[in-house]
Amino acid sequence: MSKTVESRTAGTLISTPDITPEELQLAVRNHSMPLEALHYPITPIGLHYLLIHFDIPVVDASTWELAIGGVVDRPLRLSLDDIKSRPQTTIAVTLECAGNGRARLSPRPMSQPWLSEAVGTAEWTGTPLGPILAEAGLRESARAVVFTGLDRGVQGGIDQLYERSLSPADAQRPEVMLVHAINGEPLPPQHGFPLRLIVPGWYGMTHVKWLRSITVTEAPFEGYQQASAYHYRVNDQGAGEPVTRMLPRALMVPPGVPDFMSRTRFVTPGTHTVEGRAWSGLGAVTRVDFSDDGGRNWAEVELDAAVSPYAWHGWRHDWKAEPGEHELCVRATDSEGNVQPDAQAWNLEGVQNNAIQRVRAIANPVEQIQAPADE
Ligand SMILES: Nc1nc2c(c(=O)[nH]1)N[C@H]1C(S)=C(S)[C@@H](COP(=O)(O)O)O[C@H]1N2
Ligand SMILES: [Mo]
Repeated sequence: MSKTVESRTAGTLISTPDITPEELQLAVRNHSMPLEALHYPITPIGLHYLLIHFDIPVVDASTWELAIGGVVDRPLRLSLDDIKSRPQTTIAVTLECAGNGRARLSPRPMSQPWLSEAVGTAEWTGTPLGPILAEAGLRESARAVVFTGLDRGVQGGIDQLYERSLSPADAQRPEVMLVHAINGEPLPPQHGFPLRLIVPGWYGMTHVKWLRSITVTEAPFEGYQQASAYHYRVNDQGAGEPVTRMLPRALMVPPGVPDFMSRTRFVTPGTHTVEGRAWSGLGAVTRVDFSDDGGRNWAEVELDAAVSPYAWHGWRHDWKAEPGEHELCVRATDSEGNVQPDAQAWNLEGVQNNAIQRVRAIANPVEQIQAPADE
């Protein structure tokens, strides 16, 4: 499936699994969050990761309306001003793409080739969905609440609008919101202008952008992004398990300075405070451990309170870098007893990959960078 090519970069001969032009096209359209942005409790908008299946719709907010219908007593049509005149809340939420880590699987499932940083935390402002559904009059017979985006495309051979559903119980959870602002700004086009869904704790695909309608149905929703995609399965026999909430994960800001191509870190020997973030959609993060020997020995780090009940925690650890080469690892455990695996088990779509992060670091006794003579 993936063939190995040799490439020469900056004087080193390395082997890399061949990446296809199609994956590269997706990767340049959809960027991840640079790991150094883990410094910010709230990710600056432009550094938040991005995933767009089809094209970014161009929306005229003055004529845009959200239609709420299906098996409800009172169908509604809400303008952006209607949404903004309802009770407003702002909440920090960590979002992670379900395919984060996919590019490290072998063979590599063909989709957006994320490494480890398809994540971000933003302060989302909007109105709770529950009262809107109550106003529309959700009937007893309701089985699914379907969220439809304005973006259309073909995936799996199926012409579709991007849509996902929630059970009526999940849709009515108090933290589920329709949001029109991110970090105090109107949603930019790429993050779902003018309105998107936020379902705290769930993987990214749930948070439908560019909402055009919400439809309550009596039958389970069988759309492509719900029934075919976003399932954990190891072969194509059977549907597999639907992907829902985020598994625990910790990431570090790689210490020191990077090598341009390999991202290997160079640090000075001595003590470094290594920092990062950790989150889980299944419970609270209760513990984060750090290792500098590839995961043989672990030390518990200092863990902060979460930025919000639905956002990541900060953590830090004083690492004493002995001269030589190190493999830095970090591992989160949550209140439900879930812990990150050392190695990634393979699955067909490359979803729910939460293996521990590994960063190669070389502690080099040379402390001063000599500026090139011609500068
Ligand atoms: N309408 C629509 N909503 C969408 C998507 C999309 O392609 N279209 N992508 C989903 C996926 S897979 C992810 S991971 C998140 C990414 O949200 P962000 O780009 O704001 O970070 O949006 C979700 N909502
Ligand atoms: Mo995603």
